[in-house]
Amino acid sequence: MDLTLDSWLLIGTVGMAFGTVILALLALTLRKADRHHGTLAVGITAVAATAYYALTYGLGDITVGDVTVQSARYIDWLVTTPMLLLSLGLLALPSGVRGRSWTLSTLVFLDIYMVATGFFATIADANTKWAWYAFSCLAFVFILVILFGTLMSAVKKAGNKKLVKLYSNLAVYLSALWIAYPLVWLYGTTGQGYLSYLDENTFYTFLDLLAKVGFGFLLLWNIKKLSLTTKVKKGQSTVDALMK
Ligand code: RET
Repeated sequence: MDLTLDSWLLIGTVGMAFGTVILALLALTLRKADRHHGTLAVGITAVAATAYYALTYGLGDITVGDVTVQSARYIDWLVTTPMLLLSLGLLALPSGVRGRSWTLSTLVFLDIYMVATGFFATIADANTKWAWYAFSCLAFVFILVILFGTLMSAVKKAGNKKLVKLYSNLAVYLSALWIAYPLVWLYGTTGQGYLSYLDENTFYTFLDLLAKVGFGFLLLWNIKKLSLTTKVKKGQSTVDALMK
């Protein structure tokens, strides 16, 4: 069955809205000290549902040359991707966050830089497009270095086996999906043009649902499970309780 562009964008809107409700219900069952995980997860899908609603009606679409640029996508990414990295990062640096806050600040900065330069790559002409694309990819590489270098060693040093496993699984899940974005961009109408505008939107909708609803669900579900199987003191977060 071939779906139209509007149908895919509607699937994105409904999927994100439905995901928001499910994640909110799950978040309400978390212990109070774990609720920050819920706030981030629910906030991320709520922003995306709104962005997909705008995309469905072509709000924010701009035409540059013969390419349609969906600026609502980039606004969504600008807001939600730092939130996604924060939710992952907070698993590795719980109460020690203050001492290591430069790591999270750098992650947020690199991510904003990646999306902003990615947007410029999208609207730039052939002369500078690839320079912007390279800046964006470079920021992405540094993000991966922090996720698998700095934060991975932080959690290995401070966390117990269960926490290390949760962090590594989610870091791999997140990165595997995120790597697909620059590829869709490269092969899509924004880059080489091998994919049609419809294909590009289909891929982004799938990826966004997995990267936001899927990620949020895995995170909250596992925090919930760990909170039930770990000795957690009153007022303490589950992640803190999993620290050595
Ligand atoms: C762009 C193009 C320029 C090069 C790079 C990109 C990376 C984008 C990424 C986006 C992630 C989005 C997510 C959305 C969730 O719903 C801007 C496509 C590196 C990694 C996770």
